[in-house]
Amino acid sequence: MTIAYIGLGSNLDSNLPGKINSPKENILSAKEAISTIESTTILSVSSLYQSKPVGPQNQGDYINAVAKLETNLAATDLLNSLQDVENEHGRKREEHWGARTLDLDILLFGGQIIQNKRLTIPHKELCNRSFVLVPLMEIEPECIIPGKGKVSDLVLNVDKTELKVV
Ligand code: A4P
Ligand code: MG
Repeated sequence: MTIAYIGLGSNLDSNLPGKINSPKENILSAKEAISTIESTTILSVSSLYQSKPVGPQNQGDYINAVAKLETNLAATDLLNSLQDVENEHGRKREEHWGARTLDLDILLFGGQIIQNKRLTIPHKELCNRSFVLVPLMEIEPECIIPGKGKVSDLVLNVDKTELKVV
């Protein structure tokens, strides 16, 4: 069993069959979908946080959360399942750091450092982003980021002024 932390993000409505989901609804629906991934259990989920976009500014505010999972899957198999959930939520891959209906990133996978063609873990931007560090700190205040240090120290270095719980 491996403990993994997933970052969830959305800033676009998704037009699912028969229903338009807001970014907040996309995050809640993603949580349900993740709970059905084989050999994987959700242990906890943070509050939902709203923030201004990092990257291109011609897009709406984001809703973000972090989930703690227990999984028997290998990291790439978990990534495949998370990308299936993104696709089910109408995810289109257009602009890097552009607007998206659903983004599911593997932030941490056990204590592992992984660097291959498909995965960089810990996630490359984790330590720069208040919308990741604050929800991670909320659910795992003692969390250690391999190679980087304690979440409780790292969170002190990021700007939290634009971040609010919704
Ligand atoms: N990939 C590598 N490492 C990972 C990982 N740890 N977890 C690869 C998941 N995927 C990982 O991702 C492209 C490829 O990254 C995947 O195929 C996978 O093999 P993508 O989601 O298709 O595209 P992207 O947008 O180019 O990259 P990414 O990494 O999702 O972007 P970011 O860094 O997550 O930034 N502002 C706010 N306020 N809140 C946000 O959530 N998100 C972004 C997206 C920009 N600004 C934001 C937010
Ligand atoms: Mg992503």
